[in-house]
Amino acid sequence: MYENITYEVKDGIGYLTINRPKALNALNTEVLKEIQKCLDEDIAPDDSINVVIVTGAGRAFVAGADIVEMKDATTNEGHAYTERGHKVMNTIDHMPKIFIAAVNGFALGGGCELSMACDIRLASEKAVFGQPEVGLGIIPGFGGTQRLPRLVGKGMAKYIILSATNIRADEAYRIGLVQKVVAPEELMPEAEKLAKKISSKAPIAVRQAKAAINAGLDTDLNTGSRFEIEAMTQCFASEDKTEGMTAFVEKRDPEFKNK
Ligand code: CO8
Repeated sequence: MYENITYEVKDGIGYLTINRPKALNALNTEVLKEIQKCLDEDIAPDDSINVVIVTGAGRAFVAGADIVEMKDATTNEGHAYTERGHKVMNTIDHMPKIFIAAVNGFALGGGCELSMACDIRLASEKAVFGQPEVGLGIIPGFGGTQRLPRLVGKGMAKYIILSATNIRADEAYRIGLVQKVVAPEELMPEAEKLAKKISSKAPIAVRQAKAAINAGLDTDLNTGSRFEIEAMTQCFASEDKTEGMTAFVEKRDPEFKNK
């Protein structure tokens, strides 16, 4: 059904794999269209999954937007391409499901941006992160100028973006860009372990926590606090809150119903 990505659901976890290994999974228009379709039609409406693992086929996560396609693009085409990329990244960022990037190799340009649109990044020791765009005469255009400083701070983001310096997984971990680095063969098991752990928690609470964190980082503390109060109120209105607390008191595992 898709030519440049694969999507499957196993044991209640979604697996979205960018699958264009000949071009190191570069995001051309077709790839972006397929990711968007998968997000809108396969993932968003599927109530049976709460967590999706995003990874790349072969030796790269994603080596960026497609330079071959962009090379001769007009100004208008460049604008449309940037809009398309932003829509994909924002769909991931705002969706009430949790996305874990399992970064198996190069995460450059649009690839680094795709990983940053996800909620949590796990990396193989072989992963390389970077925003090489200024060396190509453009800037990070799939959200990198906005999400990288939010994740690692203004100074480090400017260091990486303005000098187009690629960093290895251990450095990405040190600056807080990735949350855990593991051996290559441990990457998917680690991502699955995390996906299962998150999936075992109260889904409404997990969704509300993601939304509250996102909303707070886009606004001032007072407005963010109001958002948190509303999000908490939604949790108190849920059956799963009663179940979670009752299970604690009764010293048993909770059985959440996403209600
Ligand atoms: N676009 C298109 N093709 C690519 C890309 C890419 N980003 N990256 C790799 N490829 C292709 C290569 O051209 C090559 O194809 P072929 O075999 O036909 O020659 C194949 O993948 C394998 O790549 P290499 O032979 O180069 O493999 P190496 O192991 O020697 O090098 C690197 C791996 C270091 C990852 C190298 O491929 C590289 O530097 N790639 C480009 C990385 C880059 O600059 N990425 C940023 C792109 S710009 C971007 O992402 C902007 C996002 C916002 C866009 C806004 C729209 C306007």
